[in-house]
Amino acid sequence: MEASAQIGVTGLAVMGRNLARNFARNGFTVAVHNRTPGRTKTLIEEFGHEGTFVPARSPQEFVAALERPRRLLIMVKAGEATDEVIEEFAPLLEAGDMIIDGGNAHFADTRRRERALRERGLHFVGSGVSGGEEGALHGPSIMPGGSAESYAVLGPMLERISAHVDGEPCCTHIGTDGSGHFVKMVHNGIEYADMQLIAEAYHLLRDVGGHTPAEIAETFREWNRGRLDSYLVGITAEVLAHTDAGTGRPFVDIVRDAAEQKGTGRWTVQTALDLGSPVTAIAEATFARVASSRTGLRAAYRPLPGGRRQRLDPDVAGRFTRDVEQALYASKVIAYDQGWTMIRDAAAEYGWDIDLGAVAKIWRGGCIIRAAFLDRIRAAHAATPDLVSLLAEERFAAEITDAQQAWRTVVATAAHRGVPVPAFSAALSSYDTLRGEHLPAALIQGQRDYFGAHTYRRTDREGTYHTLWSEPGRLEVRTDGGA
Ligand code: 2AM
Repeated sequence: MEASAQIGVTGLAVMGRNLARNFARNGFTVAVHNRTPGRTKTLIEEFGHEGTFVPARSPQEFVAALERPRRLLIMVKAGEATDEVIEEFAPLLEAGDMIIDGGNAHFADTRRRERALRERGLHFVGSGVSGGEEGALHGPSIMPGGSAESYAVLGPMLERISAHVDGEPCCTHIGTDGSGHFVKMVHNGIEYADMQLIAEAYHLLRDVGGHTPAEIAETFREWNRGRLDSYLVGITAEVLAHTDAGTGRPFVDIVRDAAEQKGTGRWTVQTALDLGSPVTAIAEATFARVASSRTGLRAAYRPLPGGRRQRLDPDVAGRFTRDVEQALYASKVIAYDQGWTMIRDAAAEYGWDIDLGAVAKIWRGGCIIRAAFLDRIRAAHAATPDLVSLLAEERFAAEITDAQQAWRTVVATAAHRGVPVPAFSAALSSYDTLRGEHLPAALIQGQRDYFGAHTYRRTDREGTYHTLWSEPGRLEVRTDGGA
């Protein structure tokens, strides 16, 4: 077989098939392969006219169809299947060839695979791909990791098939080894937080504001024309405006209130604990999904009293709606800031040189959290290269300052009325924690020293100290050898 394909895709379920079509529609010759040949055949029959495909029946045929250095994209289920497919193809490849994993792999697996393949002279590019089936076909946001050398060969192709905003591709080289999948994981964590925050805003407008889903849909439409302009706010309006055909009731009222997840939010939280990144809004959003599905616990708690359930008077409800917008915006800034903090922490831990502004830039289109807001984050990083936090930037700081009274009112009102706002309040607490001059962490250190001699440091002197709590004089001793 003549080696004519610039890229090969193996694993032709819907994501793989759509990415293959996207490459072909952009003028690339695409070799296609699937373990079960039926999928390959169907792709050619249904979409063969869209571009130049080279169907391959065997791994050998597939590899032979690829130009060198070979670019082989695997789109199979994350986990064991990925390892199996790598093992099937790696022996057929030569030095300088690359295997690209576009699935939702855990970044630690990607690090392991990259190292193993590097030792065999092959490039391994773990690449986050966001945007679902539609994004894969029409332009996703793409987050490739791996070596700079592999990006030089592969990057331009990925940039071509990615979404574009203001003429710029939503694809950039994130950093080495597993950084692409890491950043994709954090994207999903932020997505969980954003969705939960929007859901809490809806809950408040409904249960406290007394509005109908159709009215709230209108509110979200209006917000979507302002600073909250985003894909998620847009689809929220659509979902809320939808009426169930069978019952004539609002669609949100016929859906069971038990949220599911595929696990990337959980990975974000687990990893954040390891890195020491305080991603509290993301964590609460993840736990909120988990809690909603705990039928037994919910049944046990259900008889217990809540807050005052009376709705707001219509004359103050309008004001409340504006306050909720402020609270939603402020909480969103915090949630995104938490995500960026986590990326910064991982970059330091794993030695990744990540351009934090570029991450915002490639999330402006193609992915689930795409939003006008991300351009502001991009601009903040462009203006201040080592930006420690979004809140260190003047415009975000001014907005939060402006929002904080409304934000507090909303969280307090929710508490009074018994409406759960785990993500709103986590975001506000995070704000108050990080801005606080004195934290009760000093007392925690005292407790730790008391029961475990864990030592503490003083505000007025250098050194590490322990107090002899059981001795009458409670004498303090310096434990680090200093005088
Ligand atoms: P299949 O059509 O032969 O099942 C999503 O499941 C995609 O991953 C499908 O294209 C599927 O191929 C492929 N896949 C899953 N596990 C695989 C494995 N162990 N080896 C090869 N392909 C696999």
